[in-house]
Amino acid sequence: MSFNNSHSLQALIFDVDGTLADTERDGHRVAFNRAFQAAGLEDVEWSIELYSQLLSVTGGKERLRHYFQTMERERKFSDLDQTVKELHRLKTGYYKEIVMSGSIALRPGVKRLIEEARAAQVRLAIATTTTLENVTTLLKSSLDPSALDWFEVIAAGDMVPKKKPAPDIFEYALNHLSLEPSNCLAFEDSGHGLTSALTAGIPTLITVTDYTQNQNFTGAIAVLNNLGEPQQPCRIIQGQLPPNSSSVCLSTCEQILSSVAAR
Ligand code: XBP
Ligand code: MG
Repeated sequence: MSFNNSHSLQALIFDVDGTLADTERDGHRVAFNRAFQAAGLEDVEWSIELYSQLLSVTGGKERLRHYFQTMERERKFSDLDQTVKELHRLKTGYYKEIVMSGSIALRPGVKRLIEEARAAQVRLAIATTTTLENVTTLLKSSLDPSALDWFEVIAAGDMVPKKKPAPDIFEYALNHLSLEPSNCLAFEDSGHGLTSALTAGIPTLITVTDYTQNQNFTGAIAVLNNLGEPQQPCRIIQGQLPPNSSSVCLSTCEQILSSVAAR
């Protein structure tokens, strides 16, 4: 009989883009640009700076629609929805090629923490805005060919009606795990992701990227540069970790939940 201590750590729930791997600048952005070229929109190019603004819109299809409706108003499409759908299909293909090329590495500490969780039978889930096939390709290419079996729930993209910062995707993961938010810890990289996880009631750790480092992370347990490795301690940017934590390991996560419960 499993004793369900109301404060015990039962599951880790990971965001994908920016959290498992730093995918946006050299992955998704490059894939969008290749799709524009392939679709004959040679004069459309999302620079690193422009993409930083566009990331305020979550979801690739929503981002495309926002761009053409606000920054390319003079460009007329007979059917914008169909154009967005086709561009996003092309983009997803290019993104998967980039991931399968091995050029997108997992961030420090991610594989280590996931393997610690597996060894301790702590359950694993994904809650992401990105398209499901992008997630499965990244997990198989960058984590392990059998990694899809490691995650009880892969909640992704259009599985829910509202994308982050709405809580839908984290609530979807909680429902499929049949767990209380207080028994889980979420890992995110962005303000939108933090809002989504906190609205779902899940204590959340942030590991920032170049794109998200200046965003508002009020309410996070702590904001870190990454999860750290034994030889590469993480740096605390905001908040705090349990005493003597130089990286985020499973015991760190358990202590965090206990301290949250004790508040
Ligand atoms: C990040 C997103 C996604 C990606 C692009 O997702 O907002 O839209 O930028 O992927 P998260 P798609 O941080 O929640 O993992 O084009 O497949 O949407
Ligand atoms: Mg993210």
